[in-house]
Parts: sequence; C-alpha cells; structure tokens
Amino acid sequence: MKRTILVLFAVLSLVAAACGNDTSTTAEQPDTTEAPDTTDAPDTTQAPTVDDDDDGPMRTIEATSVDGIVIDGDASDWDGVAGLDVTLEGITGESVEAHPATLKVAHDGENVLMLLQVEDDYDWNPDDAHLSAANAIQWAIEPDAAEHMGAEDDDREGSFGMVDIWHWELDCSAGRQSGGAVSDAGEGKDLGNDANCNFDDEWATNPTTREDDNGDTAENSLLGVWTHTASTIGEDGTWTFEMQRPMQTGDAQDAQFSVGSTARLAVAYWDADNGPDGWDDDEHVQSANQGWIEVVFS
Ligand SMILES: [Ca+2]
Ligand SMILES: [Ca+2]
Ligand SMILES: [Ca+2]
Ligand SMILES: [Ca+2]
Repeated sequence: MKRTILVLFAVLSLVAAACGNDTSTTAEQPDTTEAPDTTDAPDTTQAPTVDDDDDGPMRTIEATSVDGIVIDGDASDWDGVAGLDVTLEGITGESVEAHPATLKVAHDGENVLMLLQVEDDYDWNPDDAHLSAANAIQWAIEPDAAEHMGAEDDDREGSFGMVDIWHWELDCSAGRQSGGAVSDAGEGKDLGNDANCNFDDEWATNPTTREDDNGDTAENSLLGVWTHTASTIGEDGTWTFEMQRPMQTGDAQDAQFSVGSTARLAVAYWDADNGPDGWDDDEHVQSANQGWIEVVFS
C-alpha cells in the first residue's frame, strides 16, 4: 500500500515532464501571457529554486501563530485563519475528476497545524483503503528539492533533494486520532510507520526512492483526525483532514519549521470513486503540477 504514492508521484512526474518538455523544447512557443518575473526583486540569498516549470507566481500561505486549534476533525476552530483555495487536478492521461480544496497552515509555537479540506463525496471502507479517500502532504526538506518527490518533471530518476511526506490512508474511522503521536510503528516496521491507522511519516528523494522514516533519528510524531460532513456513503460534502506535528522533530527525514522561516508544500488526494475497485495508484489529484506552495511562518 505504501508503494502507491510512490507510483502516483512518479506518474505525476512523468506527466508533468511531458508537458514541461513539450513547452520548453518548442522554441516558437511564447513563454505564456504572464508577465515575466523580472520585475520581482532578487529571490533572496537562498539557493535558487528549481521551480522552472512556468507554473506562474508561487502561491503562498501565511502560517501565523494561532491559539485554540484542537486536532479533532472539527474545522470550526480554523474559521479565523486565512486559507488558500486550490483546484486539485488529475495528472495528464488520467481522466479523474478535479476537486476544489482549501489549505490552511498555522502554528502554536510548538506544533505546525494543518487543515486540508476537499470537496468530494463520502467514501470510507474500514477494510479496503482503496475504497476510502486518501491524501498526502509533501514538504521540501532540502531547499532545491523539486515538487515531484524531489525530482524534476523531466527526470524522475534524478533528484534535487529530499522531501518529507505525510501519507494518510484512512484505516481508522472518522473522529479517531491517527498517526505516530498515538501509535507505534508495529513490529519490524520502520519508525515512520503508523501501525494502527496508516498515517505514515515518510521521505523520498525521487519517485522511485520513498520509505517510511528510517534513519538514525527516525520518528513519527504526526497526529491527525479526519471527518466528513456526510454520513452516508456517496453523499456529497466536504472532507476535513486536520493534522499537527512538532515544528521541530529532530528527524533528518522531516521538514523542520520555525517562525521566520519559509517552507514548501504540495498536496495530493485520492478519490475512491475513480474505479470499481476504488482509486488506483496513478488515479489522484494533486497540486504539484502547479508548482510548490510557499508557507511563510510568522
Ligand atoms: Ca479542530
Ligand atoms: Ca468522489
Ligand atoms: Ca519523522
Ligand atoms: Ca518524514
């Protein structure tokens, strides 16, 4: 099951690669109707990004300090937090339904807090994760890591750096706490694994190299609770995936967050309605084809 996201992001990379190559190698293609970035100030003293996919201006989320957010699957405590609306799109070649989604990120000084809400009907099956929704949150660990699991669009065997992946298949029911904060890894499993609810803390350097956190400092301190506004299978509504993790984990296979720093984020979502057996590996929608989303902690 863990292999699924690998394949997904891999296919995503291939698809994006196809688009990117076509554009970049077509000399007569104008460079889009967007204004060039030359009016922007130099991009800071950080290493240059590899985000050269003509994705347009990078989208930004302001992650401010917020009190009173509880990871319980009830999103009402986020009402005062600004969100970023995105349209999660299928990868090229996959005729899957796009889904509107909203992302919010905040912190309480100790934990990074995250809310992902996706417009889709309710599908959950405790016995088959493919018949339930699933999602993944990806963060750049190394500054040049590209948005396709660390690789660039046109070379999925290469890598520009490691990414941190929070990969959540909904083995546990609505309202239940999931993740390594409330579960162990399971006998014989790497420490990033969540034996109970399958909210795993992973890393990747490209689409073919992805694991549960397994280094010398490996741990999984993710906490998540999901809910859906509907209670009947197939009923329209909104998924709420509410998550937190310490800003600093000490794990080299995690992104580390601090006030004043900027992080990079991408999201993926799997819809159980994609086929008679649920979603398949490459049947997902995601934000990475539109480039990284910048998260500014203040
Ligand atoms: Ca809440
Ligand atoms: Ca659906
Ligand atoms: Ca970790
Ligand atoms: Ca990780």
